Amino acid sequence: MFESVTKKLRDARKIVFVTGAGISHESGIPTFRGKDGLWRNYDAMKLATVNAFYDNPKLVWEWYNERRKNILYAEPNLGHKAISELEKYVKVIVLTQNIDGLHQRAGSTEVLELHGSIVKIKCTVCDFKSEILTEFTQIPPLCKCGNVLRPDVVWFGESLPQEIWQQAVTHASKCDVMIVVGTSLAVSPANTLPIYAKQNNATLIEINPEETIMSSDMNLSIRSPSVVALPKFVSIFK
Ligand code: BJW
Ligand code: ZN
Repeated sequence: MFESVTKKLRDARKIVFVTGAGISHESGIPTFRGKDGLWRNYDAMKLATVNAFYDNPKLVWEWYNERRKNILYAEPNLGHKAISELEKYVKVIVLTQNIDGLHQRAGSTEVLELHGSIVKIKCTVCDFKSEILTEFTQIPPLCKCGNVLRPDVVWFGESLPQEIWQQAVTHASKCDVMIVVGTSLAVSPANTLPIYAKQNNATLIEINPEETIMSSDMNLSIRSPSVVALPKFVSIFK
């Protein structure tokens, strides 16, 4: 099994990674649903929906501000770096649910952020959008138009940025190998990307210490942390 997957990797013209919170675990960023996951201590419906934001923008902003501080100090780990190094050998596209920007900071050049970015903000009323790398002095921050600004992330019940989603589906539908790393695949529509890949007969590989709802569809499941598993993928190409 492992040998045939190794050959598929060496022969691949395009490898698509679908990544989630688990890949950033060793960078000190908590996951959502694991045993130390954010949703164990925080109610997703009070923090990650539009209604929650309008009910209490200050609470939601305080939560995002804490996460911003943690993420801005975090460093890409060996898993992020291995994915970026693979670009030396094969075309690599990263479809990430993470908002932490660590793939880009590790050097990956083709990253589609499906759920937005923690450093981006947008106005709730006008078209203003920006990137803020410093801390906010006022919570909630206000736009020049006087209305409240929000994090430019995708909350439950909101659509993903349509152009990015369409590009992600196209990449997933046209790849030879898809490697799904550190995601529970609990959240739609991102969790449908492996299905698009499978419809194209792509080889599916999962890197996750735990089983997921799609484990039985995988050609190979690697049950180890991504910081351990991903550097080994690079050595296959050397
Ligand atoms: C390791 C590791 C290591 C650990 N190495 N691995 C009912 C009402 C309303 C909506 C819905 C509904 N039913 C279904 C929906 C749709 C909803 C959805 O899927 N909900 C489910 C939870 C049921 N989806 C949406 O609403 C999406 N939009 C949408 O569908 O639009 C159409 C629509 C409109 C209106 C109504 C209905 C549909 C939008 C989803 C937005 C998700 N947003 C969040 C927050 C983003 C901003 C932020 O970060 O603050 O995105 S929630 C959170 O989950 C975040 C993540 O990107 C996302 C996925 O989580 P991920 O990455 O998989 O993390 P975990 O924690 O789940 O898993 C980590 C994994 O890592 C685990 O498996 C570990 O084992 C593993 N791991 N250590 C490798 N070292
Ligand atoms: Zn505005």
